[in-house]
Amino acid sequence: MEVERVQYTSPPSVTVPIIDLSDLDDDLVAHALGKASEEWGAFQVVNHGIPAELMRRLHEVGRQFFELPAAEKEAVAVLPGSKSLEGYGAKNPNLPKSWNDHLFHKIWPESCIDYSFWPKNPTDYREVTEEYARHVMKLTEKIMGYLSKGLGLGREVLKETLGGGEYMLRINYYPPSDSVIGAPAHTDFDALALLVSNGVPGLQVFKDSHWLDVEDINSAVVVILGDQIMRLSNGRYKSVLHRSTMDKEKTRMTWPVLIDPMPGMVVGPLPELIGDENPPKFESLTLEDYIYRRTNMLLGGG
Ligand SMILES: O=C(O)CCC(=O)C(=O)O
Repeated sequence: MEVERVQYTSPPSVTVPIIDLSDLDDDLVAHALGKASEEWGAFQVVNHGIPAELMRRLHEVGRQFFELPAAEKEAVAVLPGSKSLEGYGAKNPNLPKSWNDHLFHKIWPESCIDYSFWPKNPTDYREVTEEYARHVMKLTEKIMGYLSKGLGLGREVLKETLGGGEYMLRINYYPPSDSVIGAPAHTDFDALALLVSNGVPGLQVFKDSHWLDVEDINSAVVVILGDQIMRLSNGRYKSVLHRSTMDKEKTRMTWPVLIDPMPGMVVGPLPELIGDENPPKFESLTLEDYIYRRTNMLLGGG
């Protein structure tokens, strides 16, 4: 969802929490993730188990794809008139002030994958992306376990409520520019996003009336909580408003993996989190209904 906000400069000393997943104290990690999710709706994880070499290869195949001639990228273009968002897409005429060069396709579960939207060039794109999908899924499940625990629930609750989750990879390509922004301010419709970048900073989150830069840490994964986690937690976890800027001199690339409830799963405040003292703040809806209502301004608080 896109939201306009007054812009402020960032106080330089504040940044999203950084959480070390190699910490052996499980309760401490769950507490840190829960606190970051309540206060920020975003955090970064380090020592997360995704090999640095795999990230390097992911960056490489993504860069190679975006450097292909336009006609080759168009071979996996979003289908005109299709409801599906999968495929390669360039600038969006509805958002003339933001960049929108991207590739988007599902990566899990296998039954949802349509390989016709996966580039054939470079030739190792599929192998690298499949390996990344396996790792990112493992990490997501670990994070969802901590997020569940942070709400006082069993580790599997969030994962089960999402029906295991549908995973989509988006690759954003922002060439150097000082005249447009990258991604406009928005919260994610999804449950979660796990984002890595090519090392060029640009992501910002909105907190306490300020846009704050997210520090770019080599090999860290930025976790962005979306609308569905906010709704499941009955508002305890924040869905963070975020946007991205473009660099004047360098090309910036990002690889968010977005995790949605499986199609048809109804998502609303978890029964364990509501009661007389805590009435549900959100209606229970499938993602499809939620997106329809949100885009047609039919929801108040979400
Ligand atoms: O590229 C970024 O830093 C943010 C991307 C983003 O928010 C999105 O793709 O929805």
